[in-house]
Amino acid sequence: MRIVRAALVLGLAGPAAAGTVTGRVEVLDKGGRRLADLSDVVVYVDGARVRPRPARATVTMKGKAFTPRVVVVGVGSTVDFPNEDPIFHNVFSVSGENRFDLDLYKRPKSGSWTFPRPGVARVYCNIHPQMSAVVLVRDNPFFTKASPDGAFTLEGVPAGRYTVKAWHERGGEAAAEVTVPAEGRAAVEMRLDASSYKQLPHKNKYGKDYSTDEKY
Ligand SMILES: [Cu+2]
Repeated sequence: MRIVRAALVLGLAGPAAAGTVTGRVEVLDKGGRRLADLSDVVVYVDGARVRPRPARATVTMKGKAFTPRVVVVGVGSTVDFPNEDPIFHNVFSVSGENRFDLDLYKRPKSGSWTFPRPGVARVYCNIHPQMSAVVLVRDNPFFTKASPDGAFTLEGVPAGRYTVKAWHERGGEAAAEVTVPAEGRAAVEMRLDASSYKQLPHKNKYGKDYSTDEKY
């Protein structure tokens, strides 16, 4: 009992031995340059057997754009999509088990979706093909977005061996093996390559090309 209390005073983890995964990511961009703002890189621990607690996130539609463009949530979490434009948008995704369709609404209405499965949900508007966002849905709570300089910290990871992954919309995925200690830190560095990324047009919610005479 006394030992447990001492551990809590020192700010260490509770009953389960857990450590911190920390590190840095970088993204190689076109022309051999490094991407300057890395805040849309998602970093997560793969294979940790801990359920995430469902949470709520917001992706706002304004000026025919989704903000933020990338969010990461635990499975069972709900994302709100308020429309702050005076025009209609139609948020949808056709990404596997996370597919959804919120239909048409405009300011001041909002729609929401609860994501039931882990995975990458690519989110679009059925009217404006230039609008796109990504909701990453994870099956454990050890995920974060990198800070603009690429640094990240994942705390409270149960001790063990894992694969840590970094994901970026244009840079794909990178992975690193890490052994998380019972206390203290494990450091990883990951590099993503977005230098050969090519943006391809996507289909609308019916699987058809967008009409070229957009009037909205
Ligand atoms: Cu739209």
